[in-house]
Amino acid sequence: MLFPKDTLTREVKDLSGIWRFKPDPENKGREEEWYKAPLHDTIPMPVPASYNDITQDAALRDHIGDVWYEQTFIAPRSWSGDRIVLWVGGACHHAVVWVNGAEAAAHKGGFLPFEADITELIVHGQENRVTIVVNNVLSWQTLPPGRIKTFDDEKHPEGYRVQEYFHDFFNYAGLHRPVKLYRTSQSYIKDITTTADVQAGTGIVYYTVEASRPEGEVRVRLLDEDGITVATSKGSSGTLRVENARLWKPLQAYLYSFHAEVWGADGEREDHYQLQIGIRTVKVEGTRFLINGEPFYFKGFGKHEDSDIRGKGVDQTVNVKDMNLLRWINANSFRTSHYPYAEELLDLADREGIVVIGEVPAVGFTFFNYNDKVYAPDKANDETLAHHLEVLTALIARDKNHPSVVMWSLANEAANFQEESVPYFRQLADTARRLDPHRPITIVQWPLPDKCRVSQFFDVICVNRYYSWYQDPGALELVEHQVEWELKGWFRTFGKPVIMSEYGADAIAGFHQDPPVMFTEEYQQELLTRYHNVFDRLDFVIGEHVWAFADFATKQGITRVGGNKKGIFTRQRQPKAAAHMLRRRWSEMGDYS
Ligand code: BDP
Repeated sequence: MLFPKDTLTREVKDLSGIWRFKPDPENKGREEEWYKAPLHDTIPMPVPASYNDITQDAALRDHIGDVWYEQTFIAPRSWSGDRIVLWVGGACHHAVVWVNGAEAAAHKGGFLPFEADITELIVHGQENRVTIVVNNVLSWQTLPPGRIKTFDDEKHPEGYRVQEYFHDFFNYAGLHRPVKLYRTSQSYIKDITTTADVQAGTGIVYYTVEASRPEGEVRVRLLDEDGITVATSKGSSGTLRVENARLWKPLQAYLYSFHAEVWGADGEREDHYQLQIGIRTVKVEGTRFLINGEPFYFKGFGKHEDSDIRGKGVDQTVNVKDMNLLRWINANSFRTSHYPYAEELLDLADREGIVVIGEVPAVGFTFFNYNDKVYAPDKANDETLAHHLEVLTALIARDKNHPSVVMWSLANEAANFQEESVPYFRQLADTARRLDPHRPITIVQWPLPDKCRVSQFFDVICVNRYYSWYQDPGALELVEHQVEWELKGWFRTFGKPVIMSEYGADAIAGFHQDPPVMFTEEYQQELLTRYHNVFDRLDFVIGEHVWAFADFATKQGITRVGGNKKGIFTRQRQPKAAAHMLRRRWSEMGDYS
Protein backbone atom coordinates (compact mmCIF):
# COMPACT_ATOMS: atom_id res chain seq x y z
CA MET A 1 0.00 0.00 0.00
CA LEU A 2 1.44 3.36 -1.03
CA PHE A 3 1.23 6.45 1.17
CA PRO A 4 -1.36 8.87 -0.27
CA LYS A 5 0.47 11.60 -2.17
CA ASP A 6 -0.22 14.28 -4.71
CA THR A 7 1.53 13.24 -7.91
CA LEU A 8 1.15 14.10 -11.60
CA THR A 9 -1.93 11.89 -11.69
CA ARG A 10 -3.12 11.59 -8.09
CA GLU A 11 -4.86 14.04 -5.82
CA VAL A 12 -5.27 13.86 -2.05
CA LYS A 13 -7.89 15.41 0.21
CA ASP A 14 -6.88 15.35 3.86
CA LEU A 15 -9.85 14.75 6.15
CA SER A 16 -7.88 15.65 9.28
CA GLY A 17 -9.48 18.27 11.49
CA ILE A 18 -12.41 18.30 13.87
CA TRP A 19 -14.63 15.21 13.65
CA ARG A 20 -17.91 14.54 15.46
CA PHE A 21 -17.27 12.06 18.26
CA LYS A 22 -19.40 9.93 20.51
CA PRO A 23 -18.25 7.49 23.17
CA ASP A 24 -20.26 4.29 23.38
CA PRO A 25 -19.93 3.23 27.03
CA GLU A 26 -22.63 0.59 26.71
CA ASN A 27 -21.19 -0.67 23.42
CA LYS A 28 -24.57 -0.61 21.72
CA GLY A 29 -23.77 1.46 18.62
CA ARG A 30 -23.03 -1.46 16.33
CA GLU A 31 -26.24 -3.24 17.26
CA GLU A 32 -28.24 -0.03 16.91
CA GLU A 33 -26.48 0.68 13.58
CA TRP A 34 -25.30 4.17 14.47
CA TYR A 35 -23.54 4.32 11.11
CA LYS A 36 -26.86 4.33 9.25
CA ALA A 37 -27.66 7.98 10.08
CA PRO A 38 -25.72 11.03 11.28
CA LEU A 39 -24.57 10.66 14.89
CA HIS A 40 -26.42 12.64 17.57
CA ASP A 41 -25.11 14.22 20.77
CA THR A 42 -21.54 14.37 19.58
CA ILE A 43 -18.61 16.34 20.89
CA PRO A 44 -15.82 17.81 18.76
CA MET A 45 -12.72 15.62 18.48
CA PRO A 46 -9.48 16.42 16.67
CA VAL A 47 -8.06 13.91 14.19
CA PRO A 48 -5.28 12.89 14.40
CA ALA A 49 -5.12 12.59 18.20
CA SER A 50 -5.80 10.16 21.00
CA TYR A 51 -9.17 11.00 22.48
CA ASN A 52 -8.12 10.17 26.05
CA ASP A 53 -6.65 13.51 27.17
CA ILE A 54 -8.81 15.87 25.13
CA THR A 55 -11.72 16.30 27.54
CA GLN A 56 -11.98 16.70 31.32
CA ASP A 57 -13.82 13.42 31.61
CA ALA A 58 -11.96 10.63 33.42
CA ALA A 59 -14.52 8.14 32.12
CA LEU A 60 -13.50 8.92 28.55
CA ARG A 61 -9.82 8.78 29.43
CA ASP A 62 -10.28 5.29 30.88
CA HIS A 63 -13.01 4.16 28.46
CA ILE A 64 -13.04 0.51 27.42
CA GLY A 65 -14.70 -0.38 24.12
CA ASP A 66 -16.10 1.49 21.15
CA VAL A 67 -16.02 5.18 20.29
CA TRP A 68 -17.53 6.68 17.15
CA TYR A 69 -16.10 9.26 14.78
CA GLU A 70 -17.94 10.95 11.94
CA GLN A 71 -16.93 13.37 9.21
CA THR A 72 -18.48 14.62 6.00
CA PHE A 73 -16.69 15.37 2.78
CA ILE A 74 -17.45 16.44 -0.74
CA ALA A 75 -15.99 14.29 -3.49
CA PRO A 76 -15.17 16.80 -6.23
CA ARG A 77 -17.13 16.41 -9.47
CA SER A 78 -13.80 16.39 -11.28
CA TRP A 79 -13.03 13.08 -9.58
CA SER A 80 -16.00 11.26 -11.07
CA GLY A 81 -14.96 8.29 -13.16
CA ASP A 82 -11.81 7.91 -11.06
CA ARG A 83 -10.94 5.36 -8.46
CA ILE A 84 -11.47 6.87 -5.01
CA VAL A 85 -9.76 5.49 -1.96
CA LEU A 86 -10.22 6.24 1.71
CA TRP A 87 -6.97 5.80 3.66
CA VAL A 88 -6.82 5.57 7.45
CA GLY A 89 -3.28 6.11 8.78
CA GLY A 90 -3.87 4.36 12.11
CA ALA A 91 -6.89 3.51 14.25
CA CYS A 92 -6.02 2.15 17.68
CA HIS A 93 -6.73 -0.77 17.91
CA HIS A 94 -9.66 -2.05 15.81
CA ALA A 95 -11.88 -0.16 13.41
CA VAL A 96 -14.81 -0.50 11.06
CA VAL A 97 -15.41 2.19 8.45
CA TRP A 98 -18.74 2.98 6.79
CA VAL A 99 -19.28 5.42 3.95
CA ASN A 100 -22.84 6.70 3.60
CA GLY A 101 -23.92 3.84 5.86
CA ALA A 102 -22.29 1.04 3.85
CA GLU A 103 -19.34 -0.89 5.24
CA ALA A 104 -16.11 0.02 3.47
CA ALA A 105 -13.38 -1.56 5.61
CA ALA A 106 -12.63 -3.39 8.84
CA HIS A 107 -9.17 -3.52 10.35
CA LYS A 108 -7.39 -4.98 13.36
CA GLY A 109 -4.12 -3.47 14.61
CA GLY A 110 -3.62 0.10 15.72
CA PHE A 111 -0.29 1.13 14.25
CA LEU A 112 -0.46 0.52 10.53
CA PRO A 113 -2.59 2.07 7.80
CA PHE A 114 -5.42 0.49 5.87
CA GLU A 115 -7.51 1.65 2.97
CA ALA A 116 -10.67 0.92 1.02
CA ASP A 117 -11.77 1.55 -2.51
CA ILE A 118 -14.94 3.59 -1.97
CA THR A 119 -15.60 4.52 -5.60
CA GLU A 120 -18.97 2.79 -5.57
CA LEU A 121 -20.02 4.14 -2.18
CA ILE A 122 -19.85 7.87 -2.75
CA VAL A 123 -21.91 10.44 -4.58
CA HIS A 124 -20.02 13.10 -6.51
CA GLY A 125 -20.67 16.76 -6.05
CA GLN A 126 -22.53 16.35 -2.79
CA GLU A 127 -21.87 15.62 0.85
CA ASN A 128 -20.81 12.11 1.86
CA ARG A 129 -20.58 10.76 5.39
CA VAL A 130 -17.78 8.64 6.77
CA THR A 131 -18.32 6.91 10.12
CA ILE A 132 -15.55 5.07 11.93
CA VAL A 133 -15.98 3.02 15.07
CA VAL A 134 -12.73 2.53 16.95
CA ASN A 135 -12.32 -0.05 19.68
CA ASN A 136 -9.42 -0.09 22.15
CA VAL A 137 -9.79 -3.53 23.72
CA LEU A 138 -6.62 -5.61 23.99
CA SER A 139 -6.72 -9.38 24.26
CA TRP A 140 -4.28 -12.24 23.91
CA GLN A 141 -5.00 -12.15 20.20
CA THR A 142 -4.02 -8.52 19.68
CA LEU A 143 -0.63 -6.81 19.45
CA PRO A 144 0.12 -5.65 22.04
CA PRO A 145 -1.74 -8.18 24.18
CA GLY A 146 -3.98 -7.53 27.15
CA ARG A 147 -7.04 -8.94 28.89
CA ILE A 148 -10.24 -7.60 30.35
CA LYS A 149 -10.51 -8.36 34.02
CA THR A 150 -14.03 -8.50 35.43
CA PHE A 151 -14.70 -8.57 39.15
CA ASP A 152 -17.19 -10.94 40.63
CA ASP A 153 -17.05 -9.93 44.28
CA GLU A 154 -18.89 -7.73 46.70
CA LYS A 155 -16.09 -5.20 46.91
CA HIS A 156 -16.74 -4.06 43.35
CA PRO A 157 -19.93 -2.78 41.79
CA GLU A 158 -21.61 -5.29 39.49
CA GLY A 159 -20.06 -5.44 36.03
CA TYR A 160 -16.93 -3.53 37.05
CA ARG A 161 -14.08 -4.30 34.70
CA VAL A 162 -10.64 -3.03 33.81
CA GLN A 163 -8.43 -3.41 30.80
CA GLU A 164 -5.18 -5.04 31.87
CA TYR A 165 -2.10 -4.92 29.70
CA PHE A 166 1.49 -5.98 30.23
CA HIS A 167 3.36 -2.94 28.92
CA ASP A 168 3.71 0.31 30.81
CA PHE A 169 2.83 2.95 28.18
CA PHE A 170 -0.71 4.25 28.39
CA ASN A 171 -3.21 2.52 26.14
CA TYR A 172 -4.03 5.63 24.11
CA ALA A 173 -6.73 5.12 21.52
CA GLY A 174 -8.54 6.75 18.66
CA LEU A 175 -7.65 7.95 15.18
CA HIS A 176 -3.96 8.56 15.79
CA ARG A 177 -3.01 9.31 12.25
CA PRO A 178 -4.59 11.29 9.44
CA VAL A 179 -7.52 10.07 7.39
CA LYS A 180 -7.18 10.86 3.70
CA LEU A 181 -9.16 10.56 0.53
CA TYR A 182 -7.36 10.21 -2.75
CA ARG A 183 -8.07 9.53 -6.35
CA THR A 184 -6.20 7.58 -8.97
CA SER A 185 -7.23 6.58 -12.45
CA GLN A 186 -8.78 3.13 -12.80
CA SER A 187 -5.40 1.89 -13.98
CA TYR A 188 -3.03 2.52 -11.11
CA ILE A 189 0.19 1.53 -9.38
CA LYS A 190 -0.54 -0.83 -6.50
CA ASP A 191 2.93 -1.14 -5.03
CA ILE A 192 6.59 -0.38 -5.58
CA THR A 193 9.57 -2.25 -4.14
CA THR A 194 13.10 -1.00 -4.42
CA THR A 195 16.35 -2.40 -3.06
CA ALA A 196 19.83 -1.08 -3.57
CA ASP A 197 23.34 -2.38 -3.94
CA VAL A 198 26.69 -0.71 -4.51
CA GLN A 199 29.34 -2.25 -6.77
CA ALA A 200 32.63 -0.40 -7.19
CA GLY A 201 31.04 3.00 -6.72
CA THR A 202 28.09 2.25 -8.99
CA GLY A 203 24.72 2.33 -7.29
CA ILE A 204 22.32 -0.32 -8.42
CA VAL A 205 18.62 0.00 -7.74
CA TYR A 206 16.47 -3.06 -8.33
CA TYR A 207 12.81 -2.23 -8.63
CA THR A 208 9.43 -3.84 -9.06
CA VAL A 209 6.32 -1.85 -9.91
CA GLU A 210 3.07 -3.68 -9.43
CA ALA A 211 0.40 -2.20 -11.67
CA SER A 212 -3.31 -2.94 -11.47
CA ARG A 213 -3.39 -3.53 -15.22
CA PRO A 214 -0.47 -5.79 -16.18
CA GLU A 215 -0.67 -4.79 -19.85
CA GLY A 216 0.05 -1.13 -19.02
CA GLU A 217 3.57 0.00 -19.89
CA VAL A 218 5.70 0.81 -16.83
CA ARG A 219 8.33 3.55 -17.18
CA VAL A 220 10.76 4.38 -14.42
CA ARG A 221 13.10 7.32 -13.83
CA LEU A 222 15.59 8.11 -11.10
CA LEU A 223 16.39 11.74 -10.37
CA ASP A 224 19.13 13.10 -8.14
CA GLU A 225 18.65 15.90 -5.62
CA ASP A 226 19.20 18.49 -8.35
CA GLY A 227 16.35 17.01 -10.35
CA ILE A 228 18.69 15.56 -13.00
CA THR A 229 17.64 12.19 -14.44
CA VAL A 230 20.42 9.72 -13.69
CA ALA A 231 18.82 6.50 -14.90
CA THR A 232 15.71 5.28 -16.68
CA SER A 233 14.13 1.93 -17.38
CA LYS A 234 11.01 0.30 -18.78
CA GLY A 235 9.11 -2.73 -17.57
CA SER A 236 7.48 -3.74 -14.34
CA SER A 237 10.78 -4.85 -12.87
CA GLY A 238 14.33 -3.97 -13.72
CA THR A 239 17.59 -2.41 -12.69
CA LEU A 240 18.78 1.18 -12.59
CA ARG A 241 22.53 1.85 -12.58
CA VAL A 242 23.90 5.08 -11.14
CA GLU A 243 27.57 5.78 -11.85
CA ASN A 244 29.37 7.48 -8.94
CA ALA A 245 26.26 7.18 -6.81
CA ARG A 246 25.88 9.45 -3.81
CA LEU A 247 25.18 7.06 -0.97
CA TRP A 248 22.61 7.42 1.78
CA LYS A 249 24.75 7.57 4.91
CA PRO A 250 23.88 7.98 8.58
CA LEU A 251 23.55 11.71 9.31
CA GLN A 252 24.51 12.44 5.70
CA ALA A 253 21.45 11.39 3.80
CA TYR A 254 21.29 11.61 0.05
CA LEU A 255 17.93 10.86 -1.51
CA TYR A 256 17.09 10.05 -5.09
CA SER A 257 13.54 10.43 -6.41
CA PHE A 258 12.20 7.26 -7.93
CA HIS A 259 9.39 7.96 -10.40
CA ALA A 260 7.17 5.21 -11.69
CA GLU A 261 4.52 5.67 -14.35
CA VAL A 262 2.01 3.45 -16.08
CA TRP A 263 1.17 4.34 -19.67
CA GLY A 264 -1.79 3.15 -21.74
CA ALA A 265 -1.70 1.98 -25.36
CA ASP A 266 -3.27 5.32 -26.35
CA GLY A 267 -0.16 7.19 -25.15
CA GLU A 268 -1.81 8.43 -21.97
CA ARG A 269 -0.03 8.53 -18.63
CA GLU A 270 -2.45 6.60 -16.43
CA ASP A 271 -0.67 6.78 -13.09
CA HIS A 272 2.43 8.32 -11.58
CA TYR A 273 3.94 7.84 -8.14
CA GLN A 274 7.19 9.01 -6.65
CA LEU A 275 9.29 7.77 -3.76
CA GLN A 276 12.36 9.18 -2.05
CA ILE A 277 14.86 6.37 -1.90
CA GLY A 278 18.45 6.01 -0.73
CA ILE A 279 21.25 3.95 -2.20
CA ARG A 280 22.85 2.10 0.68
CA THR A 281 23.65 -1.39 1.84
CA VAL A 282 23.20 -3.01 5.24
CA LYS A 283 24.84 -6.18 6.45
CA VAL A 284 25.90 -7.92 9.63
CA GLU A 285 29.36 -9.42 9.34
CA GLY A 286 31.02 -11.04 12.32
CA THR A 287 30.56 -8.59 15.17
CA ARG A 288 29.97 -5.58 12.93
CA PHE A 289 26.84 -3.90 11.66
CA LEU A 290 27.88 -2.52 8.29
CA ILE A 291 26.17 0.34 6.50
CA ASN A 292 27.76 0.81 3.09
CA GLY A 293 30.50 -1.54 4.24
CA GLU A 294 31.44 0.69 7.20
CA PRO A 295 30.95 -0.33 10.82
CA PHE A 296 28.02 1.50 12.34
CA TYR A 297 27.58 2.11 16.08
CA PHE A 298 24.00 2.84 17.16
CA LYS A 299 23.81 5.94 19.39
CA GLY A 300 20.33 6.94 20.38
CA PHE A 301 17.13 5.90 22.06
CA GLY A 302 14.06 3.84 22.35
CA LYS A 303 11.25 6.32 21.75
CA HIS A 304 7.49 6.57 21.95
CA GLU A 305 4.86 8.36 19.96
CA ASP A 306 3.71 10.38 22.94
CA SER A 307 3.18 14.01 23.81
CA ASP A 308 0.99 16.26 25.92
CA ILE A 309 -2.73 16.45 25.12
CA ARG A 310 -2.54 14.67 21.74
CA GLY A 311 -1.25 11.39 23.29
CA LYS A 312 -0.24 9.21 20.36
CA GLY A 313 -1.68 11.47 17.68
CA VAL A 314 0.79 12.28 14.91
CA ASP A 315 2.07 15.80 15.21
CA GLN A 316 4.64 16.98 12.69
CA THR A 317 5.63 19.79 15.07
CA VAL A 318 6.66 17.22 17.67
CA ASN A 319 8.25 15.02 15.00
CA VAL A 320 10.47 17.80 13.66
CA LYS A 321 11.40 18.86 17.19
CA ASP A 322 12.36 15.28 18.00
CA MET A 323 14.53 15.08 14.90
CA ASN A 324 16.23 18.31 15.91
CA LEU A 325 16.83 16.98 19.42
CA LEU A 326 18.34 13.78 18.01
CA ARG A 327 20.75 15.87 15.92
CA TRP A 328 21.47 18.20 18.86
CA ILE A 329 22.37 15.35 21.17
CA ASN A 330 24.57 13.73 18.47
CA ALA A 331 22.41 10.61 18.26
CA ASN A 332 22.28 8.74 14.98
CA SER A 333 19.41 6.29 15.49
CA PHE A 334 16.28 5.21 17.35
CA ARG A 335 14.06 2.18 17.70
CA THR A 336 10.34 2.54 17.04
CA SER A 337 9.63 0.97 20.42
CA HIS A 338 7.15 -0.66 20.73
CA TYR A 339 5.12 -0.39 17.51
CA PRO A 340 5.44 0.97 13.98
CA TYR A 341 5.49 4.78 13.99
CA ALA A 342 3.73 7.01 11.51
CA GLU A 343 5.35 7.02 8.08
CA GLU A 344 5.60 10.81 8.31
CA LEU A 345 8.38 10.34 10.89
CA LEU A 346 10.21 7.81 8.73
CA ASP A 347 10.19 10.31 5.88
CA LEU A 348 11.93 12.77 8.20
CA ALA A 349 14.42 10.11 9.31
CA ASP A 350 15.18 9.34 5.65
CA ARG A 351 15.83 13.04 5.06
CA GLU A 352 17.93 13.55 8.20
CA GLY A 353 19.95 10.36 7.92
CA ILE A 354 18.65 9.02 11.23
CA VAL A 355 18.91 5.22 11.33
CA VAL A 356 15.79 3.35 12.47
CA ILE A 357 15.10 -0.08 13.91
CA GLY A 358 11.46 -0.80 13.06
CA GLU A 359 9.52 -2.77 15.67
CA VAL A 360 6.36 -4.86 15.51
CA PRO A 361 3.86 -4.03 18.33
CA ALA A 362 4.64 -7.29 20.14
CA VAL A 363 5.35 -5.90 23.60
CA GLY A 364 4.21 -7.50 26.83
CA PHE A 365 4.29 -11.17 25.85
CA THR A 366 5.86 -12.12 29.13
CA PHE A 367 4.98 -12.43 32.79
CA PHE A 368 8.44 -12.05 34.27
CA ASN A 369 7.84 -15.43 35.72
CA TYR A 370 9.58 -18.42 34.26
CA ASN A 371 6.73 -20.83 34.97
CA ASP A 372 3.70 -18.95 33.70
CA LYS A 373 3.28 -20.15 30.12
CA VAL A 374 2.68 -17.36 27.63
CA TYR A 375 2.83 -19.33 24.38
CA ALA A 376 -0.13 -21.49 25.34
CA PRO A 377 -3.57 -22.23 23.83
CA ASP A 378 -5.34 -19.79 26.19
CA LYS A 379 -2.85 -16.95 25.66
CA ALA A 380 -0.45 -16.37 22.77
CA ASN A 381 -1.91 -19.08 20.53
CA ASP A 382 -2.17 -19.84 16.81
CA GLU A 383 -4.49 -16.91 16.26
CA THR A 384 -1.97 -14.61 17.95
CA LEU A 385 0.81 -15.95 15.76
CA ALA A 386 -1.30 -15.48 12.64
CA HIS A 387 -1.92 -11.87 13.62
CA HIS A 388 1.74 -11.33 14.51
CA LEU A 389 2.69 -12.61 11.03
CA GLU A 390 0.06 -10.40 9.45
CA VAL A 391 1.35 -7.28 11.23
CA LEU A 392 4.97 -8.14 10.43
CA THR A 393 4.03 -8.55 6.77
CA ALA A 394 2.17 -5.24 6.72
CA LEU A 395 5.06 -3.46 8.45
CA ILE A 396 7.62 -4.69 5.94
CA ALA A 397 5.25 -3.87 3.08
CA ARG A 398 4.83 -0.32 4.35
CA ASP A 399 8.43 0.49 5.30
CA LYS A 400 10.54 -1.59 2.90
CA ASN A 401 11.51 1.42 0.76
CA HIS A 402 12.74 3.62 3.60
CA PRO A 403 16.54 3.85 3.60
CA SER A 404 16.49 4.90 7.26
CA VAL A 405 15.06 1.53 8.32
CA VAL A 406 18.00 -0.87 8.65
CA MET A 407 16.66 -3.68 10.83
CA TRP A 408 13.37 -5.25 11.92
CA SER A 409 12.66 -6.01 15.56
CA LEU A 410 10.11 -8.81 15.83
CA ALA A 411 9.21 -8.41 19.51
CA ASN A 412 10.14 -6.63 22.72
CA GLU A 413 10.80 -8.68 25.85
CA ALA A 414 8.88 -11.82 24.92
CA ALA A 415 8.81 -14.97 27.03
CA ASN A 416 11.33 -16.56 24.71
CA PHE A 417 12.85 -18.47 27.60
CA GLN A 418 9.91 -20.87 27.20
CA GLU A 419 10.26 -23.86 24.90
CA GLU A 420 6.89 -23.14 23.27
CA SER A 421 8.20 -19.82 21.98
CA VAL A 422 10.74 -21.54 19.72
CA PRO A 423 8.43 -22.57 16.83
CA TYR A 424 6.59 -19.27 17.21
CA PHE A 425 9.70 -17.16 16.68
CA ARG A 426 11.23 -19.48 14.13
CA GLN A 427 8.23 -18.91 11.92
CA LEU A 428 8.35 -15.15 12.42
CA ALA A 429 12.07 -14.97 11.68
CA ASP A 430 11.69 -17.13 8.55
CA THR A 431 8.87 -14.94 7.33
CA ALA A 432 10.81 -11.72 7.89
CA ARG A 433 13.79 -13.11 5.97
CA ARG A 434 11.61 -14.28 3.11
CA LEU A 435 9.81 -10.95 2.84
CA ASP A 436 12.97 -8.88 3.19
CA PRO A 437 16.23 -10.71 2.57
CA HIS A 438 18.12 -7.39 2.71
CA ARG A 439 17.66 -6.28 6.29
CA PRO A 440 18.98 -7.98 9.42
CA ILE A 441 16.47 -8.99 12.07
CA THR A 442 16.51 -8.88 15.84
CA ILE A 443 14.36 -9.57 18.87
CA VAL A 444 14.68 -7.46 21.98
CA GLN A 445 15.62 -9.63 24.94
CA TRP A 446 14.43 -9.87 28.48
CA PRO A 447 15.76 -13.30 29.63
CA LEU A 448 19.40 -13.84 30.47
CA PRO A 449 21.54 -15.46 27.75
CA ASP A 450 21.52 -18.94 29.23
CA LYS A 451 17.70 -18.90 29.28
CA CYS A 452 17.06 -17.45 25.81
CA ARG A 453 15.97 -20.07 23.29
CA VAL A 454 15.54 -18.04 20.13
CA SER A 455 18.55 -15.77 19.54
CA GLN A 456 19.98 -18.27 17.03
CA PHE A 457 17.27 -17.11 14.58
CA PHE A 458 18.40 -13.49 14.66
CA ASP A 459 21.37 -11.42 13.46
CA VAL A 460 21.83 -8.99 16.31
CA ILE A 461 21.22 -9.42 20.04
CA CYS A 462 19.30 -6.50 21.51
CA VAL A 463 19.24 -6.46 25.31
CA ASN A 464 17.07 -4.44 27.69
CA ARG A 465 18.38 -4.33 31.25
CA TYR A 466 17.83 -2.20 34.31
CA TYR A 467 20.68 -2.88 36.72
CA SER A 468 20.63 -0.64 39.79
CA TRP A 469 17.01 0.17 39.04
CA TYR A 470 14.57 -2.73 38.99
CA GLN A 471 17.39 -4.98 40.20
CA ASP A 472 19.53 -3.92 43.17
CA PRO A 473 17.87 -0.51 43.28
CA GLY A 474 20.28 2.22 44.34
CA ALA A 475 23.38 0.05 44.06
CA LEU A 476 25.27 1.99 41.41
CA GLU A 477 28.48 0.26 42.42
CA LEU A 478 27.13 -3.01 40.94
CA VAL A 479 26.34 -1.67 37.48
CA GLU A 480 29.66 -2.27 35.75
CA HIS A 481 30.17 -5.74 37.17
CA GLN A 482 26.67 -6.86 36.23
CA VAL A 483 26.52 -5.31 32.77
CA GLU A 484 29.89 -6.73 31.81
CA TRP A 485 28.97 -10.17 33.14
CA GLU A 486 25.72 -10.24 31.20
CA LEU A 487 26.95 -8.82 27.89
CA LYS A 488 29.90 -11.18 27.81
CA GLY A 489 27.42 -13.99 28.44
CA TRP A 490 25.40 -13.01 25.36
CA PHE A 491 28.47 -12.94 23.21
CA ARG A 492 29.82 -16.18 24.57
CA THR A 493 26.50 -17.95 24.01
CA PHE A 494 25.52 -16.67 20.57
CA GLY A 495 28.65 -15.01 19.08
CA LYS A 496 26.61 -12.16 17.65
CA PRO A 497 26.94 -8.38 17.93
CA VAL A 498 25.06 -6.82 20.83
CA ILE A 499 23.11 -3.59 21.13
CA MET A 500 22.08 -2.43 24.59
CA SER A 501 18.60 -1.54 23.41
CA GLU A 502 17.30 -0.27 26.77
CA TYR A 503 19.05 0.91 29.91
CA GLY A 504 18.20 3.82 32.11
CA ALA A 505 16.76 5.23 35.30
CA ASP A 506 13.81 7.45 36.13
CA ALA A 507 14.82 11.04 36.84
CA ILE A 508 12.32 13.67 37.83
CA ALA A 509 13.48 16.89 36.17
CA GLY A 510 14.68 19.24 38.89
CA PHE A 511 15.35 16.56 41.52
CA HIS A 512 18.96 16.74 42.66
CA GLN A 513 21.04 15.01 45.27
CA ASP A 514 24.70 14.22 45.62
CA PRO A 515 25.87 11.54 46.24
CA PRO A 516 23.21 10.43 43.79
CA VAL A 517 19.97 8.76 44.88
CA MET A 518 17.29 7.22 42.71
CA PHE A 519 14.97 9.56 40.79
CA THR A 520 17.49 12.41 40.74
CA GLU A 521 19.14 13.78 37.62
CA GLU A 522 22.52 12.89 39.17
CA TYR A 523 21.55 9.25 39.55
CA GLN A 524 20.34 8.95 35.97
CA GLN A 525 23.57 10.46 34.68
CA GLU A 526 25.79 8.35 36.90
CA LEU A 527 24.00 5.12 36.02
CA LEU A 528 24.31 5.75 32.28
CA THR A 529 27.99 6.63 32.63
CA ARG A 530 28.70 3.32 34.35
CA TYR A 531 27.00 1.41 31.55
CA HIS A 532 29.07 3.37 29.03
CA ASN A 533 32.33 2.41 30.76
CA VAL A 534 31.47 -1.21 30.02
CA PHE A 535 30.34 -0.66 26.41
CA ASP A 536 33.63 1.11 25.71
CA ARG A 537 35.66 -1.93 26.63
CA LEU A 538 33.60 -4.56 24.79
CA ASP A 539 34.31 -4.78 21.10
CA PHE A 540 31.18 -6.75 20.22
CA VAL A 541 28.87 -4.03 21.56
CA ILE A 542 27.63 -2.18 18.48
CA GLY A 543 25.21 0.25 19.99
CA GLU A 544 23.58 1.98 22.92
CA HIS A 545 19.95 3.03 22.95
CA VAL A 546 19.06 4.76 26.19
CA TRP A 547 15.58 4.23 27.54
CA ALA A 548 13.98 6.57 26.82
CA PHE A 549 14.12 9.56 24.54
CA ALA A 550 11.46 11.51 26.46
CA ASP A 551 9.25 10.98 29.52
CA PHE A 552 5.95 9.42 28.52
CA ALA A 553 2.49 8.65 29.82
CA THR A 554 1.85 5.29 31.44
CA LYS A 555 -1.05 3.52 33.03
CA GLN A 556 -1.43 4.48 36.68
CA GLY A 557 0.50 2.39 39.15
CA ILE A 558 2.63 2.57 42.23
CA THR A 559 5.92 2.64 40.32
CA ARG A 560 4.96 5.60 38.15
CA VAL A 561 4.70 9.21 39.31
CA GLY A 562 3.02 11.06 36.46
CA GLY A 563 4.34 8.61 33.88
CA ASN A 564 7.63 6.96 33.07
CA LYS A 565 10.41 9.42 33.84
CA LYS A 566 13.31 7.61 32.21
CA GLY A 567 13.33 10.25 29.49
CA ILE A 568 16.55 12.08 28.73
CA PHE A 569 14.18 14.86 27.75
CA THR A 570 11.02 15.71 29.63
CA ARG A 571 7.71 15.04 27.92
CA GLN A 572 7.85 18.70 26.85
CA ARG A 573 11.23 17.95 25.21
CA GLN A 574 13.48 19.87 27.63
CA PRO A 575 16.88 18.33 28.45
CA LYS A 576 17.71 16.76 31.80
CA ALA A 577 21.33 16.80 33.01
CA ALA A 578 22.06 13.45 31.34
CA ALA A 579 21.23 14.99 27.95
CA HIS A 580 24.31 17.19 28.18
CA MET A 581 26.47 14.23 29.17
CA LEU A 582 25.20 12.17 26.21
CA ARG A 583 25.68 15.07 23.86
CA ARG A 584 29.35 15.30 24.85
CA ARG A 585 29.90 11.55 24.76
CA TRP A 586 28.28 11.00 21.37
CA SER A 587 30.11 13.97 19.88
CA GLU A 588 33.45 12.60 21.06
CA MET A 589 32.61 9.17 19.60
CA GLY A 590 32.23 10.61 16.09
CA ASP A 591 29.65 9.71 13.48
CA TYR A 592 30.21 6.01 13.08
CA SER A 593 31.67 4.54 16.25
C1 BDP B 1 11.19 -2.21 29.73
C2 BDP B 1 10.18 -2.01 28.61
C3 BDP B 1 9.80 -0.54 28.43
C4 BDP B 1 9.50 0.07 29.78
C5 BDP B 1 10.75 -0.05 30.64
C6 BDP B 1 10.57 0.62 32.01
O1 BDP B 1 10.66 -2.51 27.39
O2 BDP B 1 8.68 -0.43 27.58
O3 BDP B 1 9.06 1.39 29.71
O4 BDP B 1 10.99 -1.40 30.85
O5 BDP B 1 10.02 -0.03 32.89
O6 BDP B 1 11.12 -3.48 30.22
O7 BDP B 1 10.93 1.77 32.17
